[in-house]
Amino acid sequence: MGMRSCTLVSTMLLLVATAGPLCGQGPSQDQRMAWFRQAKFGMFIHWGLYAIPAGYWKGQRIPGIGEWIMNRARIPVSEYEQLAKQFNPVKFDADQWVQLAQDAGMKYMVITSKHHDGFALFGSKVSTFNVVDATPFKRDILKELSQACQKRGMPLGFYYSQAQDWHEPGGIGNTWDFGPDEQKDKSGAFDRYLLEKAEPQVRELLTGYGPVCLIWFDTPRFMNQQRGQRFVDLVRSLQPSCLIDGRLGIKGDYTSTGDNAIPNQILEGDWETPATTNHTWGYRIDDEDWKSPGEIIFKLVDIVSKGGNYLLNVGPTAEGVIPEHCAANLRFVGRWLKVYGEAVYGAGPSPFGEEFGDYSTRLKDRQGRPVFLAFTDWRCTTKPGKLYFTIFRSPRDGLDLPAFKNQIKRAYLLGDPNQESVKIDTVEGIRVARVPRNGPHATAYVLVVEIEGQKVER
Ligand code: FHN
Repeated sequence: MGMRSCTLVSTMLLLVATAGPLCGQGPSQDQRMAWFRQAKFGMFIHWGLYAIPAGYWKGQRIPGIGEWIMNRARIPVSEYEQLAKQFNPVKFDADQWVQLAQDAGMKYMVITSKHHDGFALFGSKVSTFNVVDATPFKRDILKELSQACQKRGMPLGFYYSQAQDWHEPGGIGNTWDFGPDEQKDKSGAFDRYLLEKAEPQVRELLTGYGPVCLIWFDTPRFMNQQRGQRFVDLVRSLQPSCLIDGRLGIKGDYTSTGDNAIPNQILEGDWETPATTNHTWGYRIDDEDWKSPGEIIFKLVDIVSKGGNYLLNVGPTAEGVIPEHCAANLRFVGRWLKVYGEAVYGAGPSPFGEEFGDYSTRLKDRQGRPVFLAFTDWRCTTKPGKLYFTIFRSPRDGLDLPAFKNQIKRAYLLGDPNQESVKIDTVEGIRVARVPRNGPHATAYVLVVEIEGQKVER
């Protein structure tokens, strides 16, 4: 690990761990968010019993995302539960997973502690439908992962499906065993489930697994203000620095976009895009359609240049292995970030915006709305006094810089050991950076432009 990333990791851990109560007060929103704004890139892990059927039930292919198989195939609880007896991921190695995240340049990890199927990946006292009590494996996966994360300085967060729980009569979503959801809401069964399973399990997660950097709630069906507030109070009282994502049902600490949804323009405030590396979250044996490293790098820089974080998923197999092709792609991204990470970690959004693209005047989508035509030549991220132009397509005759008033102090390519100046000419009033036609990296490289003043004036 290079000096810079080493310092970044320790700073982030310090931020996660120490943003505790000040003079009896909880941390401010800015204190709570500080590590997240540095991190920018995280690993999401969807893992559970659904990795065993891996998209197939009784010899039939069940289309859709892998972790939804119980719902899509209407599998009764009594049958689905039997999968626990087969769950024995002997190849699971928490250190290896954390190592992969670090090799990929990811700065936090979020794992499914309990997904919609209701199965807990930790030794819960609240429900025996968990990895320690119901499987031959018997090891507390979250404990091992949290220890590996603490040892390696990696912030760890937990996904928790608060409303949907297909295993419980009062949980939302299982209409094939337990009838309509509206009934569970009205009868008090849903509230009982929240009080007797969901809230106590979130308490367990926040008391037994060291510092938790965030809780990632999801699909907030039937989550009204009161129900949501109980979770907020729980999180704030147990770990005041722990972030709450944007899918609790009431306001959290940041916005979660839709799955794989990257906004077209800058989005104000703190936000995160959860995204897949193929077309599923939980492992499917038939999905090998991996996003290429180049695509991942583009999406990461695109997101950062619009002000967000990228939470990129892996779906381990039932044996506990992150598919090698996917892992290799992530390592490629990590090698790129080793050279160009300065343009990503802790970087702010673009001061421009015209580079993102524009609405077509001719093409319409199915709803009749103009189609957004994205430009993908370059993206700009910022730090005080510096602009980072990540160039995905080398221009033939220099990069035309967007118009801004600040004087340019100097320009150079990131990773160039001599920081040799890149010449800036003015051609018909446009400043042109004479970047090489064949840049130093085939996927993308970064031009740093140092400017007078801290911020761009347009
Ligand atoms: O239903 C879930 C899905 O399984 C997956 O966990 C994603 C991740 O963002 N969230 C829900 C759908 O948006």
